[in-house]
Amino acid sequence: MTHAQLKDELIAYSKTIGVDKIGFASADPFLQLKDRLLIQQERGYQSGFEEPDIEKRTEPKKLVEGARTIISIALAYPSKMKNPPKSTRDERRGIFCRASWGKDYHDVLRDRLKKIELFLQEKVPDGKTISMVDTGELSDRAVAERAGIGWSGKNCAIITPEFGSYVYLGELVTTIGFEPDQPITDQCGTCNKCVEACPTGALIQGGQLDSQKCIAFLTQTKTFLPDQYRKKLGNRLYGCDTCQQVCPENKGKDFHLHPEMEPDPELAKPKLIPLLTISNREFKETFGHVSGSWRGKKPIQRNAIIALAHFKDKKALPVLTELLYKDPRPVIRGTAAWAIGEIGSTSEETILNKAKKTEKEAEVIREIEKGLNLLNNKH
Ligand code: B12
Ligand code: SF4
Ligand code: SF4
Repeated sequence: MTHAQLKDELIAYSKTIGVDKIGFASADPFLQLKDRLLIQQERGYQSGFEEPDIEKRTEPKKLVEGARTIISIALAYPSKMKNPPKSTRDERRGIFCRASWGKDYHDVLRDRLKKIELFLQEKVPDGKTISMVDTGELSDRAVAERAGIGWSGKNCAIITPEFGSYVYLGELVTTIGFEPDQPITDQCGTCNKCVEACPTGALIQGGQLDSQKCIAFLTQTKTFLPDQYRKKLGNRLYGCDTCQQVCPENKGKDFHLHPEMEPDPELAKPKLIPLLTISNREFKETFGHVSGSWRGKKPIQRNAIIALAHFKDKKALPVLTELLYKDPRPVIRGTAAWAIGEIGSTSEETILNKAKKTEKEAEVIREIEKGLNLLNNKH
C-alpha cells in the first residue's frame, strides 16, 4: 500500500472512531514558534504550565528519531449546556469553562490517539509513533495550524471553519512520511473583538497573550489572587471563555458529537456555598473526572469565595466566618476575610477583629485589614 492510500484509509478510519478533523503536517522544526517562545519567555508572558525545554517543543525529531509527519486531530466540544441551572439570589452558582465540561478531554483524546497508533502499527509495523495531548512537549496549536486544522486566531485559539474554536487538539509524531496538508489562511481580517473583550487586557495584541494576566491562568493559581483581578473573575471557577464567546466564528457553533463530553449541569455550574465545605474525598469523587480539577480543590474554593463576594451573597457570611477562623490554608482564610469585607456591613467588624487577634500569618493579616477597610468605608 502506498502512503497516499494509507493516508486515505487513516482519514476514513478516523471518522469511525470519533475524530472530527484530522490533518497532516511535516515534522520539520517549528522555527517561527521557537522565536515566539523565546519572546514570550523574555517578557515573562508564559504561564509556567508549558514544557520548559524550547528545543524539545520545536524539534519533533528530538522526540522521535527519524520523525517525518505529525498527525493532528481535533474533537469538537459543546458550547451550550442543555437545561443549565440558573444562578439565583437564593443559590448562587459558579461556572467551569467549556473545556472542563464532561469527561476530562485528555482521556477522550488519548483514547482516539491510541486507536490511531494501533491502526498505523498494524499497517506499518516498523514505523515509530508517539502521541500527546496538552501535556506533551509540542505546541498542539502550532501543529494543528501547520496541518490545516484551522487558523491561529487573534484570541490565540485554533479556529476551524467547521466547528469554530471549541475543539480539543492532540497529535501523533510518526516516522511514516505522509503528504502534508496545506495550512488554512487566516480569516480574522479586521475583526478585533476578542482583543477588545478580554476583561484583563491579557491579549496584548492579536495572537499574543500575557498568561500572567489571563483569567484562564489566574483561576488555576494556588496563591492569593492579586487584588486587581478579584473583581474581574466574576463567577468563574475554572478557565475563561470570553475571547471565544465573542468570536463571530463561533456564532451558532454548538456540537454534541461525543456523549462523554456532555456536561453534568450541576458540575459545570455548581452551587457555590456547598463547594466551600466539600471534603477532599468528596471533591475527588465529584469533580475528579473533569479537566478543571487537575489543580485540586484549593483554587476552586478560593475562586468560589471570590465569586460569592462578586454576588455580595450575605448567606455566605456564616461559612466564610468559619473558614476565616478554622481553615488550615492561609489562602482560604485570607480570601474569606477579604470577602467578608466585600459582602458584610459594619456588624461584621467584630468577626474580622477577633480573627486579627489570633491570626499568625502576615498575608492573612493583610487580607483581614483589607476586609476591615472595606467595612469602614461602608460607615
Ligand atoms: C500553557 C497553556 C495555556 C496557558 C497559556 C495559553 C496561551 N495562549 O499560550 C493558559 C493557562 C493561559 C491557557 C489557557 C487556555 N487554554 Co491552554 N494550553 C496551554 C498549552 C499547555 C501550551 C500552550 C503554549 O505553549 N503557548 C505558548 C504560545 C506562544 O504558543 P501556542 O499558542 O501553543 O502556539 C501559537 C503561537 O505560538 C502562535 N505564533 C507563533 N509565532 C507567532 C508569531 C506571531 C506574530 C503571532 C501573531 C503568533 C505566533 O502560533 C501558534 C499556533 O497558533 C496547550 C497545550 C499544548 N501542549 O500546546 C493548551 C491549549 C493551547 N489550551 C487550550 C485551551 C482550550 C485553553 C482555554 C480556551 C481554556 C479555557 N477556556 O480557559 C484557554 C484559552 C486562553 C487563550 N486565549 O489562549 C487548547 C486550545 C485548543 C484550540 N482550539 O486552540 C490547547 C491546545 C489544549 C488542547 N490540547 O486542546 N492555556
Ligand atoms: S481566556 Fe479570558 S482572560 Fe484569557 S485572553 Fe481570553 S478573554 Fe482574556
Ligand atoms: S474575535 Fe475576531 S479577531 Fe478574535 S479570533 Fe475571532 S474572528 Fe479573529
